[in-house]
Amino acid sequence: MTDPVPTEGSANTRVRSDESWNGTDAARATDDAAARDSLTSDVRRGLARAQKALPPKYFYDRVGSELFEEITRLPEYYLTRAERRLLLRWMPELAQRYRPRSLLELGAGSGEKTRIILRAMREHRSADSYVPLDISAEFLEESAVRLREEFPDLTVAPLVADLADAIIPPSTIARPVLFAFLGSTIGNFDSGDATALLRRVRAAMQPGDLFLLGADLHKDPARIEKAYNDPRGVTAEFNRNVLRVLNRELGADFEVESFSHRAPYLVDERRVEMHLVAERDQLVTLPGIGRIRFAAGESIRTEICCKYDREQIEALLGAADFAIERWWEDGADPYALVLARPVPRPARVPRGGPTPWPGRAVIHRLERDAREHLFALDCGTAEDRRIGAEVEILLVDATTRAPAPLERSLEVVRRVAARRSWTESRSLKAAMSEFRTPHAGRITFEPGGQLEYSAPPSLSLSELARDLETTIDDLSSTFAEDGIASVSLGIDPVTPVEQTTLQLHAERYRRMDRHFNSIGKFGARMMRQTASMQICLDVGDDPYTRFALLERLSPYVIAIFANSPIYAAKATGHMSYRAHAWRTLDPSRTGLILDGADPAVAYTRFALDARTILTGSEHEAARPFGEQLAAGRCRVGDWTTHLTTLFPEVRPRGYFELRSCDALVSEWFVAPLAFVAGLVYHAPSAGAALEVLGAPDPGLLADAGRCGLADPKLASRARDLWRLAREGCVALGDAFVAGTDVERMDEYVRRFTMRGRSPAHDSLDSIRT
Ligand code: AVJ
Repeated sequence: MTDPVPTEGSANTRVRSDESWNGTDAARATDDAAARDSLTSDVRRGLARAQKALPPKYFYDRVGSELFEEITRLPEYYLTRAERRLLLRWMPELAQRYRPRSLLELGAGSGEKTRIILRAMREHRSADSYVPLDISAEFLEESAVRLREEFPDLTVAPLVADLADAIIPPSTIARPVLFAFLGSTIGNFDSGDATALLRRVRAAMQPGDLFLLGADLHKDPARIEKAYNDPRGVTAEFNRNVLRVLNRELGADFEVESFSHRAPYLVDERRVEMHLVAERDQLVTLPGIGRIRFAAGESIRTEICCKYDREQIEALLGAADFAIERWWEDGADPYALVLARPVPRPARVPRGGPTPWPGRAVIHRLERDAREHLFALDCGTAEDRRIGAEVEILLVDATTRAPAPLERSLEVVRRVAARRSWTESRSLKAAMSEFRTPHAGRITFEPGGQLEYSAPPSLSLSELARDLETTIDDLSSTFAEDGIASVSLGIDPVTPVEQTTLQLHAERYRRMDRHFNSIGKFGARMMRQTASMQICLDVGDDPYTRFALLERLSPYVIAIFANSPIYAAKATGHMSYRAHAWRTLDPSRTGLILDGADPAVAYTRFALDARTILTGSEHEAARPFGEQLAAGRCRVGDWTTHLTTLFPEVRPRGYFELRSCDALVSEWFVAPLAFVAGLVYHAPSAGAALEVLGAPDPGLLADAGRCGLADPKLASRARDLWRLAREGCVALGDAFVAGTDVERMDEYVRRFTMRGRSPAHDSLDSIRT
């Protein structure tokens, strides 16, 4: 049996250092029946026209693709060489100046130009992922395999799609993205279709992304005509090949050799038209379509190849909301390589009428994206057991207990950075400094001045725990020297939100703050005053079951590790007031998905229903993303950004991020890691845990946050789960969890869970005495 997913290749791309959680994708086999249906209807429609016509995309089966490769090597066919010269000459400059991290190529060619582009990107440390988009899954997979060999660090994520569909880039793609449409394939579309296509490209883009277009220019008609009428007849064979495709795919009976090739350049229309001319009368049977008569001399138009001048290209791009950034031209054979950037389109006025919603086809593509990229279905194996974590701490003045000003904290982090050779850079998202540790950990600041350490994923839980502990302890003691206390609780227990400010002013946080404030006070509390510990896990070979397990565990993680009962110096009545803040800030984007049959479908629905924060007008009330998309007030390209504004308890993003745990002091970091990994990564424990947990209970999340382990059923299940987690940890072996860490976990259980307590009780005790 052949595996459509080349596992070695994916394995290669998976274990990359930073941000390596976004690793793995592969083409899915196309739906053959659906492909045949659209071929049949395209052919039926094309042959019913007065000028019979066929869409050129059907040239490119294996033989057709090979014939086209041969065309590109013909001395007469100047297009490919002209474009190649331009790419070699200008790509280095483009890569250096704009530093795209991903390449999305419309219609994946032989790979030669792709290599030129990727090599230039890699020169500037920027080739993260490559997304070839093509209708042929087979072709895509082959070129993906070859590219993965030359670029082992590159994530190759082929997208099987028709250029006529909405373009939905993988939601985990690294930005900025360079979209490329090369080879003058744009010339196959008349100006209406070309504009529509460019608009689909534009809709997939975000600010900062770029579009690279290759287009053949008008020139000496004789030169053009030669390129499409080579003396060896390769182009003629290529042309006739489309009939062979119909004979094979539809069972048609075209007499291929009795059609001859014609390709005149129509100077007034500035296009080559390729035709197949019937040499004599004939009757062709096309099963599923009928019988079609061809009179002698009658032709089928198989392709148009438009030639442009600069004004035309400017007009086409302008109509699709692009502005030309650079124009590079090859003088020897007039040909243009155009770099364009997306420009905003004036906001549309919302119209009345029924609430719009995206069509079935778009939703279907978003669901497919969720399956392939968020849940990474079919990409993982049972052996994938990386664990990562992000821990936050609250920074307050040691005497006044007021939030520490960011400038002060930043100075302290710089001192630690100098000592530990961390490098400082500017975070685009936060418009603030961030730091990288030599082993790809990241230190960033949150909007209220909280500090976050994101540790790189590790194959050893103990190694991860040591990394988290030493980093946080080192930071905390250095903060202490400067009179800043690091508070490891889920929420600031002293300062009311009214006395805090937003300390990061990036557009992202400003807009979030405004959005949440329109709902209530909890958004501001969450952004400025909470701290949590997030645990990241591989999706494994059965992502849906793992997702269901993590979602059902989420209330238990909240209750067992609850550590935020006090706010504004008063008991809140919640064991985890942080969990309460998250649940309340905007229910359209938080909570549990509670699976359903297909979590990818459920998650897509959840994301479509969530109101937009970062896209659309800042001054109107936020509406669900689905509505905004259907109304043309945002674009599919905004989807990726939108996904980053969703905060469910378990967030799928090519790996799973469990967001339910309150911040804890460093000595207990190991406990939630071992609880979750022991249950999730040891199959027998995972199975038994699902049984203990039973059917999902939508009310449990709120109960767990409010009462912690006070509910006897929750407490007894928590103890059962700890037992299974412990078995899991032991079974996973010493290399995964060291014996001393199992002991630390036991200590946590004895001290807290066994007594029906969590760290929240210690806080409550301390204000009562
Ligand atoms: C691949 C569409 C750019 O229009 O020049 C080559 C196809 N047709 N010879 C082109 C083609 C005939 C080619 N494109």
